[in-house]
Amino acid sequence: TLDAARHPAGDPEQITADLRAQFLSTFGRDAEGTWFAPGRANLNGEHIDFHGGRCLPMALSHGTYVAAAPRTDGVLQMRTLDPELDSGVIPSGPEAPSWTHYVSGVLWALQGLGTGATGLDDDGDPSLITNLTPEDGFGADLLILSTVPVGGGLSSSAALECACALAFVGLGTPLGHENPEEELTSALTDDHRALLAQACIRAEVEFVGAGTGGLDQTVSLRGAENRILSLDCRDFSVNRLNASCLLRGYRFLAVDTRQAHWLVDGQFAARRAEAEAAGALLGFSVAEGHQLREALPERRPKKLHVTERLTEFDEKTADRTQITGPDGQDYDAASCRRRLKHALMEMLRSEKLHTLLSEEAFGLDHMAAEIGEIMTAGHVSMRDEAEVSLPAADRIVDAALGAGAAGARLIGGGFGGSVLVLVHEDKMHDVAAAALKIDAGLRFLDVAPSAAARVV
Ligand code: GAF
Repeated sequence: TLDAARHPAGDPEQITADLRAQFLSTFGRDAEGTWFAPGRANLNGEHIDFHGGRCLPMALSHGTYVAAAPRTDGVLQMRTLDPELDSGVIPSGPEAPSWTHYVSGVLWALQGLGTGATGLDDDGDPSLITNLTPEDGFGADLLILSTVPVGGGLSSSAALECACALAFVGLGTPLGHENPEEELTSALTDDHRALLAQACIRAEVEFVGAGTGGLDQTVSLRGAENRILSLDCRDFSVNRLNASCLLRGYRFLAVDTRQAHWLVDGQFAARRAEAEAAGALLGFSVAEGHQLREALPERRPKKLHVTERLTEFDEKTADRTQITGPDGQDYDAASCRRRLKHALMEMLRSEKLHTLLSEEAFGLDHMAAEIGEIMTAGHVSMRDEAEVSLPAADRIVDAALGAGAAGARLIGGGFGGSVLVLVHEDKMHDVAAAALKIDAGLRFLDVAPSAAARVV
């Protein structure tokens, strides 16, 4: 049943108390604080954050907890209580990063912020990260526990990065030392959080080497309770849209396919590169500072505009089967066309959702039906155009829709991970039963827009 297969977010207070006790027995001293950052689910806007598209994510109540205490010898000691992190779910080996690289990468990126031109405070306040420079010997003992499934497409890596970013800032600043519980959270403005998100993105892209786009870190640090973010990835500006009209009577459920994915393998990067090759052919080359989002009009893009772009692509490729990307590599033209179609249509779906959620004026059932339809169309596009789905996810989507869900889609990077289902609460158990018939090992996470990263 659903109840037996639920993967709970747990009670933050209890988790924190347990983690602190474990910290004491692991490191022989007390943690100075505990920080939490959530995972995410995304209603729409997959594989378009790095093209400057719009995403509609929400922060989960599941996430990563980090208990930490500072060191003065420049060493980072990290331990995890999470069997999934150490169990080989994340590949080890020379090219594959271990989870610890995400943590070191965040400190590296924060140190870069502290010494570079961009401090956290533009307005003359003392920087929140001044004490993090390597010269000062900043280091930390960290104990990590995640309630978001690792590799489950719910952004476990961003949760790890963002929780560690807050921990480092909390430990590294005199402000945090005096009263971490109160002061750090209130001292962090949305601008600070945006800058911390940029540091976490740098860690993931430049230090770990995953060609991801920033969606996950932004919602983990800047999400809000009862709000779906409308995140414009051209400039990372956010609108926090009220989700309560949607959620009355309807629920989101994430179904973890238990097929772990990993974004550092070549497939994720290949999909992005093919879309960028298509973009370059249309005159929007990333090598020249353009993004695929520019292929659509700034305001009110329509399906007609997508059709025009696809026609243009067809005309330009009429006499060839390969196109050259901005990276100088050759790509199969037909695959690039599918990636282009996914990206542009996904952008349209996001704009439509943004309008729907901003208006809030719909009857409940009508609203849920429309949103569900958009989600399912997103799945079909992930399956047929982006080609990042997997049979397990396709079967879960079909089963959920068959059992009365308003909509269902694969979320995250794909090739594994989770399906997000929108369903009326009366039908939740039917949806779960239908999914469990496919695979009795599936697990379910209740998803409701939750608060951003914080001190716990
Ligand atoms: C992963 C990436 F980390 C994000 O940046 C985004 O590209 C997502 O896949 C797909 O939308 O979570």
